[in-house]
Amino acid sequence: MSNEAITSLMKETRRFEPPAEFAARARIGSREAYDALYRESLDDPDTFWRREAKDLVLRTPWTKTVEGDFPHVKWFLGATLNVSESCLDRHMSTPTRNKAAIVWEGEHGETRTLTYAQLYRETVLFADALAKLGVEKGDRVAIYMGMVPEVVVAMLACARLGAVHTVIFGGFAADAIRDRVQDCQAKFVITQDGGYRRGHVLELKATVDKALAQPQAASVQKVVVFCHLGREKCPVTMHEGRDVWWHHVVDPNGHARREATIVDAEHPLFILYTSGSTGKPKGVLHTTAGYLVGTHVTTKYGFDLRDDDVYWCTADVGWVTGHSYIVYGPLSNGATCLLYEGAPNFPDWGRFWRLIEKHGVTILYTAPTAIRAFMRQGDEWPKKSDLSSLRLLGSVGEPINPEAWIWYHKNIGGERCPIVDTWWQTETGSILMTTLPGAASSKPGSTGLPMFGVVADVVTKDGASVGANRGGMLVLRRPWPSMLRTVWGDDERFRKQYFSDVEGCYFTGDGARRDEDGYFWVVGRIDDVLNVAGHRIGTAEIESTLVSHPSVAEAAAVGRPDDLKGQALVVFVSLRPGASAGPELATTLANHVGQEIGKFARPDQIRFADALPKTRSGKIMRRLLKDVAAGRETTGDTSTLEDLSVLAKLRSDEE
Ligand code: 6R9
Repeated sequence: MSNEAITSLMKETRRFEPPAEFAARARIGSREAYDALYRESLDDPDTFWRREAKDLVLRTPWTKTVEGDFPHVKWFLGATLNVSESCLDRHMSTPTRNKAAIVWEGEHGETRTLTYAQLYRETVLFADALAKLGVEKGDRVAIYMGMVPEVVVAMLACARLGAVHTVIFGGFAADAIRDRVQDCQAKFVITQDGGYRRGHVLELKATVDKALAQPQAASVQKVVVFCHLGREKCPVTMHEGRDVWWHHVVDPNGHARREATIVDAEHPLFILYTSGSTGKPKGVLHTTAGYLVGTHVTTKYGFDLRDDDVYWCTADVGWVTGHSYIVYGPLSNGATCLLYEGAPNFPDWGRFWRLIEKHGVTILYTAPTAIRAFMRQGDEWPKKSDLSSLRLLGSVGEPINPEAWIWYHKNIGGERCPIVDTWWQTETGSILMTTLPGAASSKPGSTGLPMFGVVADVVTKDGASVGANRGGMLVLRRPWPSMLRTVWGDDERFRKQYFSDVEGCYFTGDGARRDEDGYFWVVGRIDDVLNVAGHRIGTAEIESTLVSHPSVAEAAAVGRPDDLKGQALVVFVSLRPGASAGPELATTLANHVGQEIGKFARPDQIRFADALPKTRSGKIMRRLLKDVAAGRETTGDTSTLEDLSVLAKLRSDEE
């Protein structure tokens, strides 16, 4: 990686003030209020965190707020707790007890609601069943399920026993399960017979069988299978002695009396595997108190959560967004969460908007990739539904292209809902930067200001701040409560990956710039940053410029080795309906980029594609596109690719 500054080109000047009506009722309703809280969080972290954590259940309070510095930091030392008590037990003595915790809708439209009392009961009964099967404090339990309420029950039940869950996204194949199980030596797997995705049955249990048939997965002793689809739709083979049905081990009429296992603040809560820029996935480890406090506080303020909200985070629980903002953050705040099993476009592109109308969703938290997909389908779809219940929108996962932001604001938010663009990572555990609603104006494409306790900076390789409006490496200068504690089983990789690039800082892997108002603009991963004829160009900027053209739905920019320029800029674009691919449009688009950014940024090649290759969490896989652009075979790992045929198609389209 080079220490040169990244030329940050985007010049987005539109600003959106927090709507007065929203600000008037917001938890943090002005810039001054944010500034004061932010200052306090840095100057007097103990007072700040003690006050903000007051709703959480701690069996004993902490004696020391933070100990140590990067890379090894401990938070809230001396506290003892169990996360499930903050998410469930604490609501049993308040009116929240009878409030909906989870409103679930299956892909075929059936619904189920679990109140907090019911979720508590299910969790305690299941924790009891797991304990009887032999799950003990510290054991690793792999969870491979779809989006059903029981996946939340399974996570909370593990937490209740002090067992460490590792949720494996239901779209991963058998080998990915095998690798994860092996890496953390999981003793138990919790799965379900199958789930629905775009009208098809995903055979989850059969995939687990395939994974566990391999010798590397020998650590697994028991598999608990939740019956979701039933024998007719999804027959499964139960392995004698290893597999048990959930409904056989849980007695629905039993007494829900399993006490929570009280653990120390730094007891491991979960491991979540995430892909690095190279090599095998890293097992990011999060611990108990810091993670709970981080997700609790950011959910409350980041989404301005109120008692009557119906909150919908569209992520899968298999990703960190699902962990933090479907499970731990919202439940510890007593929120009503919508959980939707299926695909956004099943049976058609109106599904999300009907879900919002039907369940009266007030807060929608989704990803730019979804927004662009909806945008591509046209404005008619959202228009068919009444979206007036919405009051706040969120975005996460990638830089949001300003045009997608504007579309979201106008067509989904009816120009009245603030948009929170939340920047964070699997490793950070909770949102670290955001456009706090009600407190500060939004600039489309900017992820706003740091959250409480967060000191972010844009620096050169020597750790020097680059100053306003200069590009550089995005780093965090101070430890924050919900940061990862290590990479499971590989502390060396942890140190090297995050703390060796910039002395004294956590390096995020992202490039960014900070503008004159202190707003952060994340350019994308540094490894996605190109150097074209000496100019460092963020792929996100090229892409946003292309998406701002009326013909373009999605774009991905990559570098191709070039003798003259070092790298040539190749862009892959998929078009909106009505636009036709061809040399004429290619020239128009290249000119468009040339005009918007500068001649040097004019793409060298524009390739039209029906679809772009994406990870299952919706991130464009630029690494694969780089190989396609360079005419190379892909040597890297493609296990996270959503649809391999997209890649094959791109190759067959090669001239
Ligand atoms: C939560 C999540 C982390 C990477 C991160 C960055 C990108 C996430 C973003 C964003 C710009 C945002 N990213 N949110 N970039 N604006 N609001 O997505 O975690 O899957 O670990 O990805 O995603 O590049 O470094 P994870």
